[in-house]
Amino acid sequence: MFSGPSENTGTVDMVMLYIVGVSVLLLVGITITMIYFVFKYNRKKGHKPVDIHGNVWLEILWIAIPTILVLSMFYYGYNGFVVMRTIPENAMEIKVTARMWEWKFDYENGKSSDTLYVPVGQPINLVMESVDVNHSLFIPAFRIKEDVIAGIKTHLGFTADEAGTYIITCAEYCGLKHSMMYTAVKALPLTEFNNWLEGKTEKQIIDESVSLLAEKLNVGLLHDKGCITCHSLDGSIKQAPSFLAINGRKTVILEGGEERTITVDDNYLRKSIMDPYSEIVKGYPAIMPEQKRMLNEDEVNQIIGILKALN
Ligand SMILES: [Cu+2]
Repeated sequence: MFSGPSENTGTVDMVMLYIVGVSVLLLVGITITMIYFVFKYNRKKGHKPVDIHGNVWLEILWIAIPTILVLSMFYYGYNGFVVMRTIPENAMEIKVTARMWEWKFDYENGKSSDTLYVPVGQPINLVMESVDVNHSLFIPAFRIKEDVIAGIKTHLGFTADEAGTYIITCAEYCGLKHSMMYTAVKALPLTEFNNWLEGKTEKQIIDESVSLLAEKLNVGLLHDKGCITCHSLDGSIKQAPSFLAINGRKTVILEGGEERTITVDDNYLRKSIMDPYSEIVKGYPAIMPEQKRMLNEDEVNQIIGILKALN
């Protein structure tokens, strides 16, 4: 009955049910007794209320019962709290950084992610810090929550017992978009988690494939001639159009002040290299040095070949 995706889930749920249960029992018991007495000892039936003084047993009972009840609530609550606050020796440390308005999780091997990946069954120690305002990391399914503050490291421990995806949110009340700081804990079986941890991020994969491509194509020539100072190889825009997928691209050029749409081919590439000002791509400054006297025929052909292969 008291189980869930983490150890805390069961503990907190049990304490919650115990406290609510005791409260409901007292509420119902007292209310029923009160209504019963209203009818039974009604003045209209001739009853006259009498004060009771000095009943020792009654006084002991009404001090002892509530004290035991409240202390038992404290006992169960404290047990759950200790589980939550005790970080096991073998816990895996993950650094949590909160900022307006996102979470970042850093792993010991240098990997980082905006989703919290954890292996099932492994105790986790989140070491948390904010770079701006106060935040509060809340994982409802695990029943855990802790403030994340600038300049102070706070901790949160948990162990995910069941694989699955659980919501993480920011429970900080004050501020514009804390309520939109949603991300997730993904609890994975150990091997799957290790594959993820050792794997590469999407950006790393793209960066690597671009540099691999560059290597393959002997992009050295583009370096040597200074082309990539203004033309990127990865699609980003510097002072000039990117070389990525340039061959066959439809582009608007200005020719003597007139706009014209052309398709980039061998001829256009050659013309743009040798005589760049004759047809400038719309939206870019006319700053490219003429290559007429700087490249020989062989180099121009090589460059055109490289550009056409950058698709
Ligand atoms: Cu927040």
